Amino acid sequence: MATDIQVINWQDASAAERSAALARPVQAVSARLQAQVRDIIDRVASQGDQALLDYTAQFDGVRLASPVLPMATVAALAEQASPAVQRAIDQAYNNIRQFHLAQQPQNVQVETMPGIVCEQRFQPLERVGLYIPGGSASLPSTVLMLGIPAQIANCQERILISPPSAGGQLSPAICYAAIKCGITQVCLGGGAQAIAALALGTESITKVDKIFGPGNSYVTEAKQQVSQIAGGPAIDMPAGPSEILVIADDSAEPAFVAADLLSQAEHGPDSQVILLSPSRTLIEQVKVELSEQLAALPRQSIAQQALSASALILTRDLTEAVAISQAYAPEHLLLQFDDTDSYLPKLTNAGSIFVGHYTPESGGDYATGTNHVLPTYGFARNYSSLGLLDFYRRYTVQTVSAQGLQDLGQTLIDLAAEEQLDAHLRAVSLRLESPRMQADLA
Ligand code: HSO
Ligand code: ZN
Repeated sequence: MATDIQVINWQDASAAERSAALARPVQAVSARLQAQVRDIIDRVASQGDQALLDYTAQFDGVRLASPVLPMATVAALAEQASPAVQRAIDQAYNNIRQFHLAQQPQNVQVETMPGIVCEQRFQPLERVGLYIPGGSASLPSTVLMLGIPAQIANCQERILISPPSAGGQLSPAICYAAIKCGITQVCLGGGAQAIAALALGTESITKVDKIFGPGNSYVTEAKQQVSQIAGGPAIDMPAGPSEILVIADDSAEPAFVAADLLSQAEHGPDSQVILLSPSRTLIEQVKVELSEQLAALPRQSIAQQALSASALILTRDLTEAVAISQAYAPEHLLLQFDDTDSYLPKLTNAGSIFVGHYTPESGGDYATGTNHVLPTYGFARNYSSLGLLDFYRRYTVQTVSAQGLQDLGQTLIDLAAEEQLDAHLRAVSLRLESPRMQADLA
């Protein structure tokens, strides 16, 4: 099966061709989509459950009596998951839990000067909303990626929302994962209306402090809009279509490389996949493999569309490949060459890095232990991959003794005077001059 993927020789390419090859598919957020999302949020704000139920009937084709799936139903559905799925979720759960458990934040306490103590403390977010997309692929793995850190952080309320199946329920696998993560409330709903319900609360859905999870352009836009409401929720990270970049040389197995590229391509027509290689032979072989493997994929047409906005790039050497990867900042970065140790320290702009010939991206998507919620669209340059810390807030505490204020006072007074903020200055000088403080110092 033919692929439209372009092959580019980096050395021969003009600056314009280079930037075109690495340009992300444009994420056009139309004014129309923004307005539609705004309407949906407004209606959920004014009509609560009823609005959510109406939208679910309209967009998901299911007329529900309530947007909440009772936990007893969730538990019963979970039991219907096959033994193989249960075992797989159990093992994935154990690995993800182990890796995230090791990320526990530590409070810090520092005496910056005698009598001046500063602390940084971490507090779990009380209520978190976990959005699990439905649509063309239902993703129980995403329940684990969001539910496990929320469980470890001990967020009091962990609310999951996902679009219902035709029968008005959720898949046994999603329910099994939800039970393992101790999800406290399972709700049915998708798209902007689900995000609005989490952000604003309804009669039956608790308003949350932070919303996590991937989704389509409506979900992404809704997350942006609700995060700007005064008193609205925080959101995990800006989202964009998925992507993978593989750096490989002659030591790589062309079939492995092609399979990894396709595993990301099958996520969506706007996914982007890139191979950087100094080996012309490998590039030719991967191209052949892509065509062969594509022919056998059920999600062939999605993958094919993704490949048409993707590229196989011939570089001068691995060093040049590393520089291109750093500039592109991929969500997933795979290294399929032998001497990875020498190059790894230079590869820092990526959501998650997969090292060596035997580390498929699917490993991190499901079960090595790392999180698969990662910055896309170049955000790996300035945003972090999801981890335990995202389920906490941090805040600070300071305690100043009489002696501490005596010693630091002049500095505070001088800075307040420089900024011409007299009330600030007085809050210090009044204390310094007070009989009470003088008595305490004596
Ligand atoms: N590759 C996706 C995560 C995922 N893959 C879930 C399979 N299931 C994140 O970019
Ligand atoms: Zn994936």
